[in-house]
Amino acid sequence: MSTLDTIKERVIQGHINAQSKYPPELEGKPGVEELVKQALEEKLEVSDILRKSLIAGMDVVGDKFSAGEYFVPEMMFSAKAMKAGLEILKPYMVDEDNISLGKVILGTVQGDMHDIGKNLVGMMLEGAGFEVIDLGINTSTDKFVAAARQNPGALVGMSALLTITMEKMRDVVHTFKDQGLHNKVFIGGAPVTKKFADEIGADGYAPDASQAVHEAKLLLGKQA
Ligand code: B1M
Repeated sequence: MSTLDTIKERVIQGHINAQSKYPPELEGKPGVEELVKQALEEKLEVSDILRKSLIAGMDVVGDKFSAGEYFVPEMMFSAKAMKAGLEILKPYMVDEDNISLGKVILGTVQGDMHDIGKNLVGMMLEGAGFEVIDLGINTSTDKFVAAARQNPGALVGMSALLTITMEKMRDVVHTFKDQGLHNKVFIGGAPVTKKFADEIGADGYAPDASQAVHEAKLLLGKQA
């Protein structure tokens, strides 16, 4: 099996590194951490490691959860394995040519604990030269409002992975309007669409992390 396929498999299995005791049959064997390092040594493209291994693996985990084959604990291990891989890739996502393109406030909306996609968006934004203010997960409307007030020119990015928490984005956009905040807002996350962004009056939408960088540049007027 190729290194990329093995990484994908280890994400699905939730095997973080050689020290991890989960799953028991893989204890002592290379996990996502070691394999991502190996992929880099093999000079494989960072974008391939990201898309063909880490994200592709998580997609399978989601399918298994939908099919009732996986439950929350299995998803947790896979999430930890993916995060370990992302941490190793982080330094390789930096574009040395860019310096300070502006501030982006990022958060996963209230009621939502998913942060892998948001963190990836944050890493790519930082890599492209934005300063990222990360509000974390389960971010209330009040917290978004306070951060926007403190950073008047900053762009605000919201992430949601659950159909029910998407609605919190509408609440934030409307509260910004009601309170006269002029920060531009863009949104993303698996269930979020451009149509939904238009419907709630968000300024922008991005389907993935690289498009998020493009959208941020556009919204902050940094596009060449
Ligand atoms: Co949950 N979960 N989860 N989960 N989880 C999903 C999202 C689900 C689709 C699984 C499924 O049913 N197939 C489903 C949601 C169904 C729905 O509402 N549509 C689901 C569910 C139901 C749940 C729970 C309710 C399960 C339960 O408890 N019964 C529960 C909810 C907890 C809560 O939030 N309140 C839950 C919990 C969890 C874990 C904690 C175990 C774990 C999260 C760990 C963590 O994030 N720290 C988890 C995971 C790992 C997943 C799946 C398997 C993977 C998500 C992920 O990280 N993907 C997911 C299934 C799936 O998506 N295939 C699933 C990889 C990541 C890189 O992609 O986050 O989509 P993603 O981000 C992308 C784009 O969406 C975009 O760019 C990113 C990179 O390309 N993007 C943005 C994201 N944010 C953006 C912001 C932007 C722009 C682009 O601008 C600001």
